[in-house]
Amino acid sequence: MTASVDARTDDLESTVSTDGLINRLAEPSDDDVAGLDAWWRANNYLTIGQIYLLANPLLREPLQAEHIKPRLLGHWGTSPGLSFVYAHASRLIRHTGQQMIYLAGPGHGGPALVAAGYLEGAHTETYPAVGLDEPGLLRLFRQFSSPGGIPSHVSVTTPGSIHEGGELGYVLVHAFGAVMDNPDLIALAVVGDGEAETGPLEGSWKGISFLNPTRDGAVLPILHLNGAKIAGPTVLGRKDPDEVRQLLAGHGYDVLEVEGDDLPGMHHRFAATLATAWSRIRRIQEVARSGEWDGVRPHWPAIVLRTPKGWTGPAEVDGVRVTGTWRSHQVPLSGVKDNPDHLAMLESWLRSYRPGELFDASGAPVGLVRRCNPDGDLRMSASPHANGGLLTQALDLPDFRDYAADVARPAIVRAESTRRLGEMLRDIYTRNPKSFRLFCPDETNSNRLGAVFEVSDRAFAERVQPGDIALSRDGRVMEVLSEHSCHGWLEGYTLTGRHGMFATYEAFAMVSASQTIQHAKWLEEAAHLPWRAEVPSFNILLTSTAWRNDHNGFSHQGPGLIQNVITQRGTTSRVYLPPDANCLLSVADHCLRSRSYVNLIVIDKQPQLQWLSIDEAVEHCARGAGMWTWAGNDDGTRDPDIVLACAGDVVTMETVAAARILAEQLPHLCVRVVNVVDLMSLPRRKDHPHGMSSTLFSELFTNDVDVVFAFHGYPGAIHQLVHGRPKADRFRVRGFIEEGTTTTPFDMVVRNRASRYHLVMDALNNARRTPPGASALKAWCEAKLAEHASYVVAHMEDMPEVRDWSLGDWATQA
Ligand SMILES: Cc1ncc(C[n+]2csc(CCOP(=O)(O)OP(=O)(O)O)c2C)c(N)n1
Repeated sequence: MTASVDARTDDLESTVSTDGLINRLAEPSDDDVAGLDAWWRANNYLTIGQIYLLANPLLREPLQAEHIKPRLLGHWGTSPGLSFVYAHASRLIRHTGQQMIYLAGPGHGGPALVAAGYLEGAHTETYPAVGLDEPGLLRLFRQFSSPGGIPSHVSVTTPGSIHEGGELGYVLVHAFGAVMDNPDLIALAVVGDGEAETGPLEGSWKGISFLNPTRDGAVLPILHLNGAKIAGPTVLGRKDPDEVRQLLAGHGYDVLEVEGDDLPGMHHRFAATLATAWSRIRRIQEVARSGEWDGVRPHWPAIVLRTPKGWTGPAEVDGVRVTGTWRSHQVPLSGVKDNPDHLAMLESWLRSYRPGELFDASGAPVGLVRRCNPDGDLRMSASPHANGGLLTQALDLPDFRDYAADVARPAIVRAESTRRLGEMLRDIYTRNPKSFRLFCPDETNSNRLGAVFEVSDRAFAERVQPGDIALSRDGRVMEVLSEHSCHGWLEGYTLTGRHGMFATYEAFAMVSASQTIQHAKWLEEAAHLPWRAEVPSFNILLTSTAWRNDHNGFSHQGPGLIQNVITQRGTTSRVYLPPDANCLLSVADHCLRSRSYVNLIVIDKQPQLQWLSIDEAVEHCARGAGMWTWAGNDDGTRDPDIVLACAGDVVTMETVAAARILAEQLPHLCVRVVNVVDLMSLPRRKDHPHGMSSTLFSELFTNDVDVVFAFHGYPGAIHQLVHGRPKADRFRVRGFIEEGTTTTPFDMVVRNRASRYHLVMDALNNARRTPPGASALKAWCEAKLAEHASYVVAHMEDMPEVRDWSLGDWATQA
């Protein structure tokens, strides 16, 4: 007998076996409401205090201009809605013991969440100087949005947060990532109605189509329609409520609605709605976990909450309506220091919360307020789920050497490097059934990582039909055609302590590039906070790269993400360009063991020449860069005439081929080949912790010999990275220069002037000596390029000498 988990029933008590609990939750007593109201008033008071006050925190004396901060910063409008929801969620937690984290989509309501953590005591536990007394209160106010203090958003410094809410749009994807493989957690996600206009948020409602109630937790979205954004109305705020209902229902949600500003009515109605939502979530999970679930995707509850923006704030200022409009978004009363009327309004606004009832003589929150807090780790500001490193367990990793390509000599065998990685990921899935996931926008197979499907399907909660392949509700490979969702899910997954990888086409990593930057910023700031435990790194695999997207053309040719990541702080950013499968395995193993980094790994998926045995690869990757003496004709004992350097698989092949041409045709020219795997070994150590020592840099690149550097990405990146190294202007960089189309692989490097023939000519033009025969060799290169140009047009493929190029016996002889 199977059962539907459709929990849309009015009979709350029958939904979960909770002994009258749901009814008690749904019908708060007067005492309950008094507590809710007191906690909420205290939170609102602290929010306004943070925005406005630098003295007289408890209004023990009449408010004076000198008590007001010189710069009024922060966002009031969203804050009372956020704290209203928080108060009720805490009550639910107290009654049910539910593990819950709170994600504020409109994270600009930071003061409300900071105030919540303060009232719960977690802020003081984290920052003992901000005590639960009057001096502590003053510190709380003064630190907000001030130099040396804390930011105004729900940022890294905010206990209980995994979501800053600065760049709007990601609250639901973070929430869904947090609950994957986290069965006991509910992520309560407040969605701003302005935020709901963003592309990422619009796409992220689909999270429930990938959630499995047997093994995942639940997301409770609360779409907060306060009607306005910074400077105007919101689309959903002005829509016919029925259309909003249909929008969410169309995604499969069970829509619950609460509207109003009447008190205590709103407390009663919201408590009942939250109780309903929670009971339905529990009902879904109980049926699913009882083993009797029919497998049909549940209708997960979502709440639409309509309250006025700036609720409880000044209704009108200078005759203009403020509450309920965009005018309440930031600081509703401005110029308070110089405007006695506004100062008086601020004072009466603050006093409207009756602070004397909320804080005792010492300045601590009174019992009526404190009793609303859940205990210990159940407080949302103290949840270990929001400091995920505390829960992180090291991945059980197989020995990456077991997946190695057999490379007896360089550049003889060809292999699809990412396929090896796919085999390793398959076994990581098996060994870590609850703490590792691969996130990929519909390209796992295309990226040659399909071995994972031997042990896991794709996660899919919608209808599965005969003929579907590797698709089921029990699958744990996350494929959704949204880079935003993949990226955000993995952020939520890692910030709550689990491991993963985001694999995507290189060009479309730019879709989510802003998320990469925002996540790096989060990790950069977290590195300064000793209380934030390190979390698993954010691993990005860029494959289907610019150079080999010859079949898709120019739109698919864009190596831009490297540029973004190298610009982030060295505490966080790592960029690896493994030239072959064995280097990829070594790099991936390193990245999956690492913590709190953004690791960018770039390698193509097409069959490619393999250079190093696994032992050589391990040594090469550990050094980050090294001389490939077998590829050049220099033994490292004296300075060469020219250095040919490379970073990236395709350009490595062009570099080694160029060195080969030079060795054959101008054997007296001394050529050194240097390959760089760890791009961040190039900067000075003072600019990045991976920066190689000056001694090693000189050993590899000399102090004054010209370097022809063939780079996978945009040439400017290398110039940026070698800045400050000896005679940095001797680096001549070839890379992707925005020349691309649907063409052959070799034509791509030719169009971007990074082909072996271009590199040979560059070498001759910049070598310390111009040996006899150089002019003839340059002419030969030009002729080869001309031959190529007509050959590809006539034959629609590369010249066999290029297409099938390998080192043959040369490497062993050399
Ligand atoms: C992606 C992005 N674009 C623009 C902004 C600037 N911004 C900050 S708050 C805000 C309005 C947000 O409105 P809403 O989500 O409804 O939040 P609330 O009304 O609750 O403040 C905007 C546009 C931003 N933070 N992120």
